[in-house]
Amino acid sequence: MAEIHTIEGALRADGLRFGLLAARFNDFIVERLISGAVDTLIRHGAVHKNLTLVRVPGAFEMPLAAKKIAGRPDIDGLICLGAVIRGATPHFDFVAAEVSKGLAQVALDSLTPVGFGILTTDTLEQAIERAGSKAGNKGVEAAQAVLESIRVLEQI
Ligand code: INI
Repeated sequence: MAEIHTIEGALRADGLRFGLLAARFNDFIVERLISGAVDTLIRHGAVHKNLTLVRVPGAFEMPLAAKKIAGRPDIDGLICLGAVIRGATPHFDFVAAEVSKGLAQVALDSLTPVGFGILTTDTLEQAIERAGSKAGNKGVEAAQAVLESIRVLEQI
């Protein structure tokens, strides 16, 4: 097939300013997601002074704070980090649905990349697996996705 013009994002974080939005709920899982995201950004060229961490009580509170952060002119991308665990709550479905819908809407309204680093799992064990053990680290994935998205959107 003939070569087609392709736009792709490089994983370069130099000069970019990031917000990290983290839930306090399930704090010991979320701390690992924060570490994964920060480490990823720094290894790709971001500097600590350009990273701002905002904490909210739980995942349900994220969309509103995300909207304010993503609307700031001094933020290039926002990485949201949390853990919603079914075993821990009967209102899992409501919290998981609201945070996912809400954050997707924030990205569309603000035109700012928003990373969905929110674990939604049935059990605590599954959450641990996705927070830096055998199934990777969702914070790393979310940071990489935001970085790539910023660099793609710059070119479109
Ligand atoms: N918030 C979470 O981030 N994760 C959860 O697993 C969770 N559970 O299990 O309930 C949770 N609930 C709190 C919710 O996000 C709000 O903070 C709370 O309802 C107050 O508005």
